[in-house]
Amino acid sequence: MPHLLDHYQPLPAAMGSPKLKTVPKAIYNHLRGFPIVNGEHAQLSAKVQDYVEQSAALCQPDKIHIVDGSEEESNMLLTMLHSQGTIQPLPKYDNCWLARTNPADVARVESKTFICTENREQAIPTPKEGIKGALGNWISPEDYDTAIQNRFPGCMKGRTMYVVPFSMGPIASPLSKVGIEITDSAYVVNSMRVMTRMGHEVLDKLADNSDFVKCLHSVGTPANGKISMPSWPCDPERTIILHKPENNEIVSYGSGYGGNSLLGKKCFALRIGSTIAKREGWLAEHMLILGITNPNGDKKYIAAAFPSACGKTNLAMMNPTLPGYKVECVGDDIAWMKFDSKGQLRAINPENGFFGVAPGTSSATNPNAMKTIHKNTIFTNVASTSDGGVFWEGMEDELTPGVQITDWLGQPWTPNQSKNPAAHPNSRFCAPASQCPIIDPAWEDNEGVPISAILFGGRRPEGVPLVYEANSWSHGVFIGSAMRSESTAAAEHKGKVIMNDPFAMRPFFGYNFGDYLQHWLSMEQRAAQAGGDAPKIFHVNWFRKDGHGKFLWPGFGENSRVLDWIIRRIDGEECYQQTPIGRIPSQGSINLDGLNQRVDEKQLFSIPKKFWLKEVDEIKQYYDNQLPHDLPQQIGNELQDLKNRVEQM
Ligand code: SAT
Ligand code: MN
Repeated sequence: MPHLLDHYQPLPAAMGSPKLKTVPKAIYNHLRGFPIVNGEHAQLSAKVQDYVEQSAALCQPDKIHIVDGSEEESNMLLTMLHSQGTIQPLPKYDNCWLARTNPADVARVESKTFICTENREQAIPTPKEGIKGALGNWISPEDYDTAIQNRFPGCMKGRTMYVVPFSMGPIASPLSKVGIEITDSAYVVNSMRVMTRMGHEVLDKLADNSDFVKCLHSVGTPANGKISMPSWPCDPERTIILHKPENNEIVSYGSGYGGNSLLGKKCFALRIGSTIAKREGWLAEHMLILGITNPNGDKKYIAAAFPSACGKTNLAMMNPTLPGYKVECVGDDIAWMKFDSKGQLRAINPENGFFGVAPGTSSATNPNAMKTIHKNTIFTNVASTSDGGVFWEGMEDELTPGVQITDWLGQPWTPNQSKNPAAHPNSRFCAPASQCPIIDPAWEDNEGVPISAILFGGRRPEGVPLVYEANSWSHGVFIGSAMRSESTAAAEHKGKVIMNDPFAMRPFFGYNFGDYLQHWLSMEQRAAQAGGDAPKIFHVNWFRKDGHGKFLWPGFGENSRVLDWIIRRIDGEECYQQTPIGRIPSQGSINLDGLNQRVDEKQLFSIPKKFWLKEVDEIKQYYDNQLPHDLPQQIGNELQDLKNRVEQM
């Protein structure tokens, strides 16, 4: 019987890489003539076999590897990636690796991401004539097939096709869903092992021949056959990310990066997830989940939606500065939420790891993240140090004196001298959630954690107060729909423009945003019917600046002061004052004790009439342009009510 490693080449002895342990012997078998070098076709249910066979027939790989999720397998793949130059070890830490991507493949590509439905209106709202839609891209079934036929036939020739069985959510949870990702990237396999529950237990779950989300991924090869960077093959010119909700199917070509290739994340958990949630009556959202315990030992869970790279990871792992408070992390990016039989909203984090933005993360801003990422972590596009560690903007105070820095492109880099950042602004760490020192004891509970409040927020340098509370559920849904934020490096948008990002879901809706709003509105009734209440909704903004461009609020651990006010509101304390935009803290009700910086509360909570008149106009224009036919009446009414209140200010 051949050894598993015999099928992987080249395999030179890797310096500094983990020692290979005993590798399980593979049984040599095949699927439709494609040799299986790990696992057996008999492990696969009839539906999985079918999917793998069809994918292999299309992509023509050299061999098939059914991923088992073991540590041995992971070590073997890491060793191979190292020998190919895709990753390098970071000996300063334990089993940590640095991947450098092709510089043309560094972020999600929203413009090349499509939802396929029979009719366009099912996927995206029809904008006003002459206006470009900004709530996703639609592709017809014919064009979907053509896009696949133009890219996939033979795209895995000379490569291994990995079959990755994975679960979004704890394997035994009734809220979880299963997927099979087929990929030709071992980097993706290792990242999926961190980000999802992956391997043979998931195949066991599928043994009853149940359905799964089909996720086909190839890094691709440029049409001219020339791979510019063999250590990171990709095809940026022809990159495309396709979703067909009707078939629970994702097809992604050309990129190996983050949300483009780790298909459990945005593609499954949000885009396909939101369509499943709509059908089944729950919510799939771009939200962190945290638990907060007050000095009385009273614990509540909060979910919060902020756009990519707006501090979800920092909030989810916060060290509260307010004495006696404790924050624990359930998740930092995605929440699947469903009302239980008593009408209590419950949430699971469908992920198993953090794919966090590295720059700005430090022992000062997020000590818990820093403690999470020193073992079993794959870094991508960060800078490296001569003592075998990592570096990025924000880590200056943690540099060991005398070390040399190599930037994300592999060039020498000198602090205060080099023009470009050392780490790519969208560089990431990919680390197991279980390693977070403040991971919540209930983070893997099959029933999910009870959610008491939902927060919306973004980067708003002007006009938007630190926190305000919605007057009602439908007002809260309106606030989510009107969310705006400065663009970040998480996608291809250039510059710091303020963009509408409703529910922080603009790039992640799997169906028409108008229907999504209707679905959200209907949740209040769903809670009531089961005898419960929908959670309170709040808007937060840590990013307001004064006239000189300085942040008005210190943020990070000090945000516990805002969370404290929020949980007092949940408990019914009358610590608010009504304003035209919602309820803000009554004077003195935000606990500022011991804050070692003077905060201009007046500016922080001011609601400038001129700004809000303009804001209301801009929201109206956004709806008129983007949702001329699909805006629910109730949301239109909320906007009109806000306008009336602001005009009377
Ligand atoms: O690259 S990802 O889509 O996984 C991260 C993000 O944009 O939130
Ligand atoms: Mn995200």
